[in-house]
Amino acid sequence: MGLFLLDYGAGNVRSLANSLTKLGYEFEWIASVQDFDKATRIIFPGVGAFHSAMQHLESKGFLEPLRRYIAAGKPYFGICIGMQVLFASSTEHPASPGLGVIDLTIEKFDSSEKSVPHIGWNAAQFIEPDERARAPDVVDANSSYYFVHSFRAKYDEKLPDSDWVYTTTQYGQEVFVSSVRKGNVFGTQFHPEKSGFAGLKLLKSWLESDHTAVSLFSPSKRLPQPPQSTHGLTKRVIACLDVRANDQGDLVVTKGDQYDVRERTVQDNVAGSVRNLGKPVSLAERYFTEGADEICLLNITSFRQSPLQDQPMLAVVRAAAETVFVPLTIGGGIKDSVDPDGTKRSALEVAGAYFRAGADKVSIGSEAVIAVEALRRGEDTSTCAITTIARVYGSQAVVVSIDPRRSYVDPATYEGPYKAELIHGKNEGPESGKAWWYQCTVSGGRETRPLSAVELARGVEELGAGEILLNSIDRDGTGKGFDLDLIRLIRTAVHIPLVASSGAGAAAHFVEVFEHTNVEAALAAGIFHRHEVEIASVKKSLEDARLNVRIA
Ligand code: 1PR
Repeated sequence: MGLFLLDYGAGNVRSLANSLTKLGYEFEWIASVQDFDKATRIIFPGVGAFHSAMQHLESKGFLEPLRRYIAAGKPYFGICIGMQVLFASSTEHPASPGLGVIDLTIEKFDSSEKSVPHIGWNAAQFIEPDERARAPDVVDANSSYYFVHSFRAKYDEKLPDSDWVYTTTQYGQEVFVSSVRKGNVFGTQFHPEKSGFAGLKLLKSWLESDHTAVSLFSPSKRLPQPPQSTHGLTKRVIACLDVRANDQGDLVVTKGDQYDVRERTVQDNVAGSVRNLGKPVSLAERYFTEGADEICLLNITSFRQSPLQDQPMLAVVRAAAETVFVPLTIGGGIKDSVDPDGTKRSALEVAGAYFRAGADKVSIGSEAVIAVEALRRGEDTSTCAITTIARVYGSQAVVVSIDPRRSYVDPATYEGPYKAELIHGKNEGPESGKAWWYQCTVSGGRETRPLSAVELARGVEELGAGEILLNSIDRDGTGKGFDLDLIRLIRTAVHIPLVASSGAGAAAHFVEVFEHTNVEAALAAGIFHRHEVEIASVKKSLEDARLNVRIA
């Protein structure tokens, strides 16, 4: 089979390559215009920004060959941006027209009633009840697929080219086109390469389907798809791996209590060796097979002693991406840095290396605080890590990890800037009678900064971040449950998706956080590493509580 992949240079294309290898297919990358003639199937796994994708196709001279390839009736499968480029245009960049194969426009989701980007697992519904009878099946309406995007084609059966619509999906109260299919062309807004076993099955079905039979398929009537009362987006359960070198220099998964990752000797409470809870790649694989919706790898000692390309975390990501087919977020050290030989590396370059290795999102911690402080001082932040990475890879690829700590004050006398953010909760011991605000820290909690978590969250949203990973130093490793006060505060401050983190000690804590706050995802580390609670039992508890979850 002359299977070719089109890489436009941005985003994680490695995962698709890994999926195909796992399925036993051989493929080549399109490197020249002549490859379009050799190809008998093309997959374009675009991630990121519409404009960057179109610009890349144009600058490489691939635009016309791709148009000709599609017009010749040869099988094309576009994923995410690879589907969107088929459309006439996108409001993401109106000056950059698409291929125009489908005469519809891509627009941004309405964020007035929901978080944008749309991130997570959602269902795909066939547009015609008898669709399956007419064409070889590719999408499975009973499976969930992984979406990550801010722009979408809104579904309306009266649109001129609505006969392209294969499936629709509902997010909030909007119904949008989640896949298109006509003749030789197929496209999905979701990422099959990140959709676990359901995604692998879809890829296999497309690769094995007889496209000449599909070309006979020309649906005649489109049905209206009025929004249902609830959408199909599931609550995500994320496993987090804090990775660092132990005292022997090996990379291990560790886990702290309130960010202290060293063993404590019982007698004199002296810090011992770094806690070792396993190997990062094998633990990531374990969590994938156990049904984690996403996996987060944080390099918690992210100082650089080797050139970017030799970074041990890059090797971890590459290896993890070969066996993990759900989204991978990589954090720690995503910032401008200098290699030992003096070569400067921008945060964009560092992030790019991780995306190429197989990461889907990068998570930025300390640098985000520095950038928002600069934003508050009125300085130019156009070259900060968040903004530059979001511009090229899309905001959905940029997570900001917040490490707040409670700062206790006497509410009667406090005159500081965060009066409106004070939480008046119950405290015991020396904090009895005090209120608190959430103060930002950098360098894994080692340094506090004069900035509140609310200000940071608002600032990073303005700079272009697509998601917030909200930790709590006070709750980390305690098993007391998520800090609901903190989560509610940040939830009301921003419109981007929020991941609750730190403190999970039981499956019930996941139910509690989803029932009492409107977060999109919840993350845990210690309880999963120590087998105290299994991911399956978390999902079961959520299902029992009538919360929407993906059962892998
Ligand atoms: O500042 O951009 O280099 O990023 C460093 C990253 O490393 C940040 O995301 C920061 O949160 C993380 N980090 C730094 N030091 C530590 C530490 O533990 N000493 N870990 C650390 C953050 C918090 C979560 C943890 C949850 C859930 N760890 O990752 O997994 O609290 O834990 P639990 O379920 O066991 O309670 P930069």
